[in-house]
Amino acid sequence: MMKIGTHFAYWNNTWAVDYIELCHRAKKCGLDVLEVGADHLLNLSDAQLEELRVTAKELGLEISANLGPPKNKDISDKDPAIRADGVKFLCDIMDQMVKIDCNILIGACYNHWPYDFVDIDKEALLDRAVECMKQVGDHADKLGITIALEILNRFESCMINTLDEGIAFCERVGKNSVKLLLDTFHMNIEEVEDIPTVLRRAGDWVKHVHVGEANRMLPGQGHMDWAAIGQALRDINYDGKVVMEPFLLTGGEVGPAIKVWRDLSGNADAEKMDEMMAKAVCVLRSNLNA
Ligand SMILES: [Mn+2]
Repeated sequence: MMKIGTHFAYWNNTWAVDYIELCHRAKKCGLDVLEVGADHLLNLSDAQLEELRVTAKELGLEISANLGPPKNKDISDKDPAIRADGVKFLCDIMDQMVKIDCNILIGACYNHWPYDFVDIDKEALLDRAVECMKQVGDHADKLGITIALEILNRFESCMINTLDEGIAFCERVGKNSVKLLLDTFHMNIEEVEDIPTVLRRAGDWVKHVHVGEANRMLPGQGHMDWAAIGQALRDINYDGKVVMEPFLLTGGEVGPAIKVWRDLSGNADAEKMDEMMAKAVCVLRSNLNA
C-alpha cells in the first residue's frame, strides 16, 4: 500500500521547525508520512527523538529522512578528510534514524546540496562518491535502512540527472540498501520519456517517490497526469512512500534555496495551507488508490 506524505518545509519558509507540532498538522491534513530533515536528527537529544517516535506512532505516521549534505561533508569531494567526514555524517544520521523507527534516508547523499558547481569533473566526482557510498551502504544494510538516492535536474547536480545515470551509480555501489528516488519535478525536466514510462522502466530501483507539479506546486494544482503516474506506480507494484515536496512560500531560508521568487500559495494563511494540503492528499489518494 502506498503511503502519502509531505516534506516538512511545506508549512514554513525556514528549515528550523518543531516536528512534534508538524506531526499533528500532518495528521490533521490526512497524511500518512512526514518527511523530516535528516541532519536535524543530529541536533535532537535521545529524549526528543523518543518524543518524536512516540508522537508519530500514536498518530499512525511514518517518517522519512531527507538530506542535502553540507559542502564540508560531501562524499564526492576531492579532499579525503572531507569524504571521511561525509561517510561518518551519513552513518551518524542513520544511527539517529533508528531511534525514531525511520528506515528510509533520501536525497542527494552522493554530493552536497545546494550544489555550488565549483567542481564539475563529473567522472571523478562519481568515482569518489561510489567508493564512499559502498561504506555508507554497508552501514545501512546493517541497520535495515534503505538509502534512496535522488536523481536531480541539471540545475541542482552535475552527477546524476537521469534514471539511467542513477541505475549506473547504484550498480557500481552494488549494495542492497542503495537504491533510487524518482521525483516528478526533476523527471519532467530531464527525461526523454514521459514520467509513467520512466517509472515503469525504473521498476524495483524505485524505493521512494517525490511528487509535485512542474513548478513544485501541490499535486492537482498543475498539469501533471496523476492518473497515469498512479497507474505506472501500481504497474511496478510500488508500495513505498509517495511524498509531496510542495514549495509555495517565498523568503526565509527555503525560498532562496528552492528559487521560489513569487508567492505560489495565493497568500494563504495557516488554515488555507492545511486545506490545500488536505485537498492534494485527496487528489493523490484517488489517483494512486492509496
Ligand atoms: Mn525531491
